[in-house]
Amino acid sequence: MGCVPSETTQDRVHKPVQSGHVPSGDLALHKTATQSSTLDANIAGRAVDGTIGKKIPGGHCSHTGLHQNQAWWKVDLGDVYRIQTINITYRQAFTTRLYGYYLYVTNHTDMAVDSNGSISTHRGHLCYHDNGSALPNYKQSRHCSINGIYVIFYNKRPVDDTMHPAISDVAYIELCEVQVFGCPVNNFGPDCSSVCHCRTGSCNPDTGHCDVSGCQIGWTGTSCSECTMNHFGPNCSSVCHCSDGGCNPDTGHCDVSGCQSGWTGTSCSVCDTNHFGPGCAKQCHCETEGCNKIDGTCNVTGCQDGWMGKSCDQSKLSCSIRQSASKPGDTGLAGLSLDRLAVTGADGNKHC
Ligand SMILES: [Ca+2]
Repeated sequence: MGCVPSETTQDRVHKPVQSGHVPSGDLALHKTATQSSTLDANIAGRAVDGTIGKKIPGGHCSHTGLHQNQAWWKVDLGDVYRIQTINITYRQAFTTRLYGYYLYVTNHTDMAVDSNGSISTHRGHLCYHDNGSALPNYKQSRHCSINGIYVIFYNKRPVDDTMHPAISDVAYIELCEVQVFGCPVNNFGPDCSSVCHCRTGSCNPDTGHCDVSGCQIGWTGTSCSECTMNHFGPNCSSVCHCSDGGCNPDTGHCDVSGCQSGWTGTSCSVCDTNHFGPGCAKQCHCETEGCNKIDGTCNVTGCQDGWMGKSCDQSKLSCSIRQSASKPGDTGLAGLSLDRLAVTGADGNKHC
């Protein structure tokens, strides 16, 4: 017997699941199954044919060859899934052959049987090893919460632990059905239709809780499937600009307040190049086009001729008129340049 493997020796990488195609249910159903040897017509695929069965003559169970001291069976799920539970129905009344089995999940194609006759575990995850003092039930349900493409069933004789006297002396695998339940990686919920957004790693397919870390930027909630208060949109990647901080997570609309200064419109879009302030109602008056969207200060140079103030929003003409009006008896502006009516502020601009 050689390697467990097949197809290529390259590891597969996770492919994002396309919208609208979210497999759930029995992930192993009608997938490609192989085994170390086959007795008669009892091919590996009979263990994923959707008919559970209990007996070999029914035509719905797999059976490896005779006179072997080790045997394996493998199903290729076709993509990386976050597996959660594996249900096994073995040939009923033949649990002396089921005794001692190993159940693995891996996403590597080169998981191999080593020189001692044991399957190598350094590139696979051992979900379960049967080594109890009693014969196992022919129906097994094993929790195995891990990402993987392949589910591998393995057995050998003699077993390392020979405490049980009634086990078979030859390694057989006779699987009537193997059912694998879980979700595509980063999907969760009863029908796997919810998506988690964990910062690293994936999430539990039942609860959506991240395995390792917290949420990606823009996401929050116990399953990282809700936009944070100031983010919205399909990927929670758009930032809200409402004056109260929050917005509708789908539309970005400010449900309670208006937009922050520098933003306008139903989804609070940024002001255009030449406007700033609340509702983008004020016009920039800088020498160089554009200004700070919030306070109108010039990004590069000072105010245009005729304008002054920190935000270049004060007309020198109106300034001079105000100053004139504030001085009873003043006869007017004759002989004064507009610049002489203003003082230079800390921002370098003229002020009334
Ligand atoms: Ca079957």
